[in-house]
Amino acid sequence: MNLSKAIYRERRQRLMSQLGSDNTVAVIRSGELVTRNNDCDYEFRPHSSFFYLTGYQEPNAVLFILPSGESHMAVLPKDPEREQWDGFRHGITGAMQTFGLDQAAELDELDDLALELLDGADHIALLIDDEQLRDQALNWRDQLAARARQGSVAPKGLIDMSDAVHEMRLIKDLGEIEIMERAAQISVEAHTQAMKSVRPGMMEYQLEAELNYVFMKQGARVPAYNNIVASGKNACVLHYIKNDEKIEDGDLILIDAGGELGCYASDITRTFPANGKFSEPQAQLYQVVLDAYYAGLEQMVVGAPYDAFHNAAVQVLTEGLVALGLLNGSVDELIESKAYRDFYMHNTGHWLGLDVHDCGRYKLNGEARPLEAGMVVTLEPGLYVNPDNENVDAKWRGIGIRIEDDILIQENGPFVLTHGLPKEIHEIEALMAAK
Ligand SMILES: [Mn+2]
Repeated sequence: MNLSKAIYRERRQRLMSQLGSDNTVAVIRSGELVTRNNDCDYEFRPHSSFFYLTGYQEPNAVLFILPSGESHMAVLPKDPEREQWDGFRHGITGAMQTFGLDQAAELDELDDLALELLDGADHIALLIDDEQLRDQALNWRDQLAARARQGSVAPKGLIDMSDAVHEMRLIKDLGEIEIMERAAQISVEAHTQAMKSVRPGMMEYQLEAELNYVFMKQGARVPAYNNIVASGKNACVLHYIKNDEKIEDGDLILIDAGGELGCYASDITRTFPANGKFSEPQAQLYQVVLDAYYAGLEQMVVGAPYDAFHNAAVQVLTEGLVALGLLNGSVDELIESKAYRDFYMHNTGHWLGLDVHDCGRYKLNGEARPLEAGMVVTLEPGLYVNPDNENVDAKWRGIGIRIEDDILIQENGPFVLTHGLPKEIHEIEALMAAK
């Protein structure tokens, strides 16, 4: 599921040209294994920006990119004994051949490699949030400064390359889009399977198992984030991941889950009735959220400001809350006073890519930035009526609804990467009746 090594090489060159200095060296690392408990580690997953620049997926690697784009990397060496226990390593030759690096060295030689490559550089560019690398880079700088009389020239300091990398990652190329649509379609299949297999009386985690089964079977070995399988009032807890309660007849179930494929995330939410049929209040609120979804989608066009789809969704949600009697007053004033936030307390989307909440600025010069072709954004309006909300009729209490798709911004209009998954009430009921 990797892209060609020429693409990674081009990204490294582009990054260096964007840093706009002819003598800066960039450093970035893949990250380390994290312990789960005792001697058990979580499965390794490389840092997204490192992966974006290399395609390399082994831990402990440190990549140096010279101003020309020439790339050197310190990697775990081949080690037959370790590989017998922990599995294959590319080693030095493999790293160079498979990932198009110009030079590779054993991790043991990291300090020597760093001192050689950073000697004479103006600045060291890194992701400023990487505290460990920041300390290491300052240490290399100090070591070079201490060798001034031997002719070494220490870099002046560190610069943050986060913005440059993040802006590159924000616009997806064709290879990335292909992987993202595949990830999206695996998640569509997983949600379809969940809708078909739910029965009142099941536990939430039993429904979650249906999702994980499809993710893994289709090659998305892990979910892109913790699955949310929330029945009944649990849907009002935005990041509910306990998933350990019994699904009751009459509940709505909100599932927010997406598989990760080739390190790319997908992110889908659907809300459907446990017994296959929406009750009248459930259907009424659901239709408001669905109308808000369509109003938002219309704004997901090249050139529209980033906040337009959120504002359009808020408008429709607030109108719906007034029409159904959950809010009283003028729609404009309820939006102005943010009264709708009792029922809709999150934003209507976020960037999506290697990270589920992907990188990239939402504002430029203090203003919502215009949408551009190649951006991928989620569209996820919702309504949540707190079970303890005494201000609304009891029939609404504890209903939580969200509808979320992954949208590719294109010149000719938005493309729903997660297409093919029902969201109309009659479509959902038909799919569930056919089970
Ligand atoms: Mn989302």
